[in-house]
Amino acid sequence: MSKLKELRTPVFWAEGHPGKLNREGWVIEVSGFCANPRTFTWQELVALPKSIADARLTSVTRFSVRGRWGGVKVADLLNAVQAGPEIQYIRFWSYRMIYDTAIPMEVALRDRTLLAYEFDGELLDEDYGGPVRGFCPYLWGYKSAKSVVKIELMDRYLSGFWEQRGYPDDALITAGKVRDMNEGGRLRPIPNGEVIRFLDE
Ligand SMILES: Nc1nc2c(c(=O)[nH]1)N[C@H]1C(S)=C(S)[C@@H](COP(=O)(O)O)O[C@H]1N2
Ligand SMILES: [Mo]
Repeated sequence: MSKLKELRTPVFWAEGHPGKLNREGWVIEVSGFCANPRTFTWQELVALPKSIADARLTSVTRFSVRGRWGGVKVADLLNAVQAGPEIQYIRFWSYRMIYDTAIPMEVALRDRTLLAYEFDGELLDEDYGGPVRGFCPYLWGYKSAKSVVKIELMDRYLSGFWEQRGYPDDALITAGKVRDMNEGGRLRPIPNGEVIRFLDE
C-alpha cells in the first residue's frame, strides 16, 4: 500500500478515475509561449534533475498531507523549453483533457512547485495523480492537477475545472482548520497570513 493511502489521503477524481495508466509510455506536451515547444516522455522527465519538496498538499475541502514530494521543478521545465517573456499563467491538463487548472507564473517559478512523480520515495500511483502530477503547495489542492498530459504556457488567465464551478481563481490558502492526514486526521489550524510557515509545520 502506498504511503498516501496508508495516511488515508482522500482520492479526488472529479472527472472520474482514469483506471490503469501506462507510466513507461507516458508523454507530456509542453506548448505555448516558448522557443522550444516539445514533449517529455517519462524517461526524459526522470532523466532531468530531481528536486524534493518537503511540503503539504492542502485541499479547500479541509485536509492536508505532508511529505517529500519528488519530481522536476516547473522552473527547470520552463528553462528546458525556453519559456517566453509573455507567459503570465501555466495551465495544467489532466489525462482525458477534462480537468485543467492554471497557476500564475510567479507561483510556478517557486522552489516547491513541481511536476511530481514521487511521494516519500514511492512512485505515485493512479489514485494520487501518477505517473506525473502538478504539485503546488502554495495554493489550494485544486491547482495541483493529477496525471498531467499537457502544460500550456499562456499570456493570460483562463479558469479551470473547479474555478468554473465556483472555487476562487487565486486559490489562496486561507486561515482555518484542516484535517492533518499525517496525524490521523487531527484538526490543525492554518493561521492567518502564515501559510508559508504552515507549509513547513
Ligand atoms: N485530474 C484531476 N486533478 C485533480 C483533481 C481532480 O478531481 N482531477 N482534484 C484536485 C483537488 S480538489 C485536490 S485537493 C487534489 C487532491 O489530490 P489527491 O486526490 O491526490 O489527494 O487534486 C487536485 N487535482
Ligand atoms: Mo481539493
